[in-house]
Amino acid sequence: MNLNLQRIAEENESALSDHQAHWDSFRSLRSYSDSFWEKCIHQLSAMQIAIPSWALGTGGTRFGRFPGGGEPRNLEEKIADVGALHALNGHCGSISLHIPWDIPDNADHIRQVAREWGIAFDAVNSNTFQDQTNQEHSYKFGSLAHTDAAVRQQAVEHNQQVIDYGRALGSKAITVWLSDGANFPGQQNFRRAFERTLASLQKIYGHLPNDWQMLVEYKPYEPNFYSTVIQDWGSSLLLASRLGPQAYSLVDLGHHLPNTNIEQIVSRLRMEGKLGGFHFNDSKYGDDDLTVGSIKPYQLFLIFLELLEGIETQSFAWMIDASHNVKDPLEDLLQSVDAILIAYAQALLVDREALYQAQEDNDVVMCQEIIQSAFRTDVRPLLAEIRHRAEAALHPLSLYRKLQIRQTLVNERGAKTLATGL
Ligand code: RM4
Ligand code: MN
Ligand code: MN
Repeated sequence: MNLNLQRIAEENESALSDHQAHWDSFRSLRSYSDSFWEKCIHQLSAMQIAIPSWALGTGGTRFGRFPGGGEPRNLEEKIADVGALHALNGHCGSISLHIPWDIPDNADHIRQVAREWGIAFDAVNSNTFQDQTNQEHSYKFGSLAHTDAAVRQQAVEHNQQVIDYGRALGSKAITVWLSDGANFPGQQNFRRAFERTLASLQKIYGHLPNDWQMLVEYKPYEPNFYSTVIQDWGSSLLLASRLGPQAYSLVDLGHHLPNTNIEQIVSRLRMEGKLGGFHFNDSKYGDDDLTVGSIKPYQLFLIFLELLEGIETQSFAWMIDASHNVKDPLEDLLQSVDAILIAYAQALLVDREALYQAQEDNDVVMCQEIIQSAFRTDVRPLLAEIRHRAEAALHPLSLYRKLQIRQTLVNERGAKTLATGL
């Protein structure tokens, strides 16, 4: 696919006067100074959200999968899809690979393709939750926590190999998510399983280059339904602390039981300097992997409020970890990125000094007024201005449709292609 950048400029040209009017009135209605807006713009412009290589095709459930056509057939095409998103919105400058779904056999060539699209390589992800053909030992009863040392060693070596693949591409982090756990009470010794996991992770940690991070992701259930070895932020933080300074926790929004106060978890992990990565999605019940901001936009805003405590001093591995069962994956990703930027911008608008003061005064009503007046601000003109300055599209989604990008992909790749992933 060759996205005609000239078309983006032409479309922006015709939408520019409308945008200018919205942006001017947005600014004039608020009492912030020009330097405040410039600072906001600077901060928001730097926001880059990695796209996972497994989210560019249609996802499925255990009941079925309904591919939409034009799905990427290989890693080069996945990079091209991310490149198109980045050209449209200016915030998708990296891809996160899942090994072995996407093995970069020829790293130099893959790096070259990515360079042409302006795409970098974010964290690499290992996979010990599925058996691969020709694999010697099965992960049916676990991987890093397995009772059999040979299985653990195989899983450790896989993770080390994933680091090597990532090194060749210029990645700087590995995300470890384990499905290890138990389906039934009594099946697994909690303590032994945890200790084995720590010992296995230590071997992987020992393989990390000095400038790399290890991100330890937690999840309460699924595919195991009674217990998971790294089930919550407590276990993740414990492991990250025991492993050492290069290990951090990773929060996936879908990996909490209903009604968990995720923003408070974010605050705790930030306080300990141990939050390293974030997987964005949305959910109603479990790990639903729905479009970011589609169900609980207020929660997303509250999370950004916590992330902003010192966000300028630390970089995170931001990624969208969603699955698109009924939407065009690229449209869905554009919506998700938009939702993330909206929440981030709204959080920047909170008058933090006034909020601290109201908190100290126990002025509960004012606390709510302050945060909700930011949450209720329509920040879309600000985000359009940022895209405009980055020479991305003023209206990414409508341009995507207008340029008929999906149809172009179907013509190029076929109507029945299937991308690797879940
Ligand atoms: C898991 C978890 C991981 C992701 C896999 C595909 O639930 O969210 O981050 O790599 O799904
Ligand atoms: Mn995840
Ligand atoms: Mn998940």
